[in-house]
Amino acid sequence: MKDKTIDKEATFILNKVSKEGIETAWDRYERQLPQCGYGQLGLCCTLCALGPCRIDPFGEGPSKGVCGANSDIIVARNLIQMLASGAAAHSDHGREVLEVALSTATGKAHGYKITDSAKLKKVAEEYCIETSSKEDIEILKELCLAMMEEFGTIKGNLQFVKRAPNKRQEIWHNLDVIPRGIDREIVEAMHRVHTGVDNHYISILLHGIRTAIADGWGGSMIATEMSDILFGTPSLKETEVGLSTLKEDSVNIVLHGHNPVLSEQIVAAAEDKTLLDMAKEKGAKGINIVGMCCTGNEILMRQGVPLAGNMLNQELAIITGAVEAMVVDYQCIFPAILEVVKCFHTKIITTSEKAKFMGARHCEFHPENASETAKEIIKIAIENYPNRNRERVTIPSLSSRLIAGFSVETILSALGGSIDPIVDAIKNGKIKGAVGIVGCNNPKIKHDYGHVVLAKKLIKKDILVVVTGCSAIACAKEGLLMPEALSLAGDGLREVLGALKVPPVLHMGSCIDCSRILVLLSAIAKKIGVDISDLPVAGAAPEWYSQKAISICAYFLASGVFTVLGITPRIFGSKRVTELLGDKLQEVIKARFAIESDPVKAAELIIDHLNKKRNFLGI
Ligand code: BF8
Repeated sequence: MKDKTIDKEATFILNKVSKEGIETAWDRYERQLPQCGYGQLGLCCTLCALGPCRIDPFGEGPSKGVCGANSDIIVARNLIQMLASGAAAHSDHGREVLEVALSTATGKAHGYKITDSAKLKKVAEEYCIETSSKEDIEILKELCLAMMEEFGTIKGNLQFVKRAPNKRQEIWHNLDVIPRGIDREIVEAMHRVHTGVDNHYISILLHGIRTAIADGWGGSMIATEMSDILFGTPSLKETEVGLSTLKEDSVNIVLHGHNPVLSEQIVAAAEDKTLLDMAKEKGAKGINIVGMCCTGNEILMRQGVPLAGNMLNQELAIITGAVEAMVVDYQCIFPAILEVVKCFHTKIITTSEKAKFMGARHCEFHPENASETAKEIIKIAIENYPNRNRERVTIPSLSSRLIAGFSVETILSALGGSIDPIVDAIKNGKIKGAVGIVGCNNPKIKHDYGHVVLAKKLIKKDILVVVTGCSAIACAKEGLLMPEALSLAGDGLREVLGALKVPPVLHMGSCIDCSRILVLLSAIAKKIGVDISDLPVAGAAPEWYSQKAISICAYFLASGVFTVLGITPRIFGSKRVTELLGDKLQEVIKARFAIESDPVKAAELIIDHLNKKRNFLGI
């Protein structure tokens, strides 16, 4: 099992898997090998019924599809289609949070309230909404409507773009990539990839940049900010991580997916006395809610709910035999979990109208009756508790502790209310720079290895690491989110963060919360008076897999952040596209990407980049 994962609890469960012959993502990946070479190069076009067409990378077979599209067009279209799907996923999530907020403001939804009134007013003022003479609920309504307008075509530009440093905005303006509307850019991306529309790879890729900015500085940022207003801006929370957060004597409910709108209600409903009594009647000691993937990160950051694991842990959680219900909303939920549950008593409960699974029980979420739905779901789990086969329960016991909740606001308050101490530490070299490690798991890389090794190498060299998504969960399992991990850090980083009593790796949230990283970078750049691309900072996605990760990578690059990918994107079928995304991109947006699957070498690339930027700034 050692070549599959470095997660000790996952290894423990994988031993059970191999004895019982249960299939997991690693088995399915092996059965796919060798994966299609055309596909890996981005040279297979399945967009229309003239095809599927493929281009021969060796120049012996066809060089064009039936419509005449060459490798540049095909590669660029395939890439932007992935990106658009990722941007759509993040932004549609943001829209749903807005819909819940608007239903709250108009009195249609009753289970929600404004939790962070100060943030509501601050964000409303950015949107030029007058706040001094109005009730919070009225401000919320106006803010929701203003944000909803940004999804369409009426307004013509996105508000949060103005949060970027002026120099960055100028670059976007000169390239004409400032998004006009979130949905508009995503729809236009899909229009451009239709056969016979955008047949110039540069034009396609530039629109990809615009679509990605619409995600990072639009849909994702709106999702983050409105979630903070409704559910609270994250503050420090300490809890446990790992499959051992599942409890032998309790009704275990795993909340998996991305959106906090229902999971927050389930966390609250788990305290309901009637439900707790019902659980006891069924022989359980209590109701144990744990998180998985980014829904897990959302309820961890705000409520301190323990985390069961990241993306490649989802099947393994069910295989413990101790999960009464896995409640899913959307994104990164393997259809395979419906197969795994056939061997166990676990109920899969789907909740989103747009994410249904054959064989799952569907309890649809609507803001008007979210609290009732949450209770109904918990009841299903409680009723399922007596069906647990105790002889097949295998819960590991190697959990780690973690501290999460590092929103930008929490980081600033830990620094005494100002960004100055971080800027000073960067200038005097005690902190050499900062790196955001983000993204997924992927069985092509040993589970969690890419994240953990990279983070350890960087903190050792006095580089502050911030994490989101499944990367954060990987680092948490390794104990890197605890102040004790400062023993692995270099002297300078240990001195600065030790005084603040914070860990060397800061958990900033779910994947939409990569927008928090943009806000933090912007604040540092503005303080120093430079562009983000001038800072000693970088991004990395060592184990990425999803379309959302492509969008994140693109908006990191568009924001001026050098980014290292651990998995090769499907672009190498076109020399021109590869060159454009390398050196030429550097010329126009002052950032480039690199591909390195070995996290030790990735750390070297990043350290080299940070040193160059330090030299440039003369620090
Ligand atoms: O949004 S890191 S595997 S769970 S896509 Fe998915 Fe990747 Fe995990 Fe979160 Ni992000």
